[in-house]
Amino acid sequence: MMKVHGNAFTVETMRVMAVLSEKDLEFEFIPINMEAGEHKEEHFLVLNPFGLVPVLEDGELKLFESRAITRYIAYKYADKCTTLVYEGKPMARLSAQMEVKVDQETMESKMQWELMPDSAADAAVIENTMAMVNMWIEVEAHHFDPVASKLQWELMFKPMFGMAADAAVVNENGAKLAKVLDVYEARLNQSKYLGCDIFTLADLHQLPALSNLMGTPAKTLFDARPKVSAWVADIMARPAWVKVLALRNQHRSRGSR
Ligand SMILES: N[C@@H](CCC(=O)N[C@@H](CS)C(=O)NCC(=O)O)C(=O)O
Repeated sequence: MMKVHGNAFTVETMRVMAVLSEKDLEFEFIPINMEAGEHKEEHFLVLNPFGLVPVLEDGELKLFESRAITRYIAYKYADKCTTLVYEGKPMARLSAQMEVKVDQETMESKMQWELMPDSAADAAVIENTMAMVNMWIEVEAHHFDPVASKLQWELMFKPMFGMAADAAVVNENGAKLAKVLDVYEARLNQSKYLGCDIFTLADLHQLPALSNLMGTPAKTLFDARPKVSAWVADIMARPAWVKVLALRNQHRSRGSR
């Protein structure tokens, strides 16, 4: 069984849990006590020399970087449950044409599925869609996540630890987030989800930070944009995500932070 070493309160660990939940895969969760600095201890540094959670262990494979882990799982289990990635094969399979071949020597007939797109035009649509999904995956990592992280720290974690938010940092990053959300609003006017018309990793990667920010004053930035707020409501209601939040709450009630 796969093992996830992490902390259920970190967005990166929740991102990995989200993909496992969408794929309905069982995994063993190994909580890392970050307050005690366990992620900087020798036994953890063997798994991730940068001393950061999460880490996925799948047999011999040890992977860190949450988005590399989600991609690994999404591709390895591409055919299981929600697709999450947009690649040539599943689309091609949809347009598969069945061919019956008769072996002249044995007179045996064989049915064969052609795993080819119907036409060059179909192939181009697949390639372009894959490129768009990958672009929006990068947008989350480089435009959304840095400002979302600063806002979560100021508006969620600092108050949790009894510290006051820094108004200047909140204002600066609120303005930056507003710009990112304007881009999302325009994109969601053209496409049902960020990457394409189906839910993919480009949407899933945002869930942990989105869920956190929805419990802070930054929620108003999402609510002010109709397409963005409908998208947030849609993806946060996914049963797989609701399961991840329940799992996190179980850890909270066990006091394992
Ligand atoms: N890019 C990494 C970031 C991992 C990361 O920053 N994890 C945080 C979670 S709070 C961590 O382990 N922080 C501990 C530290 O900075 O020492 C990923 O996506 O997995």
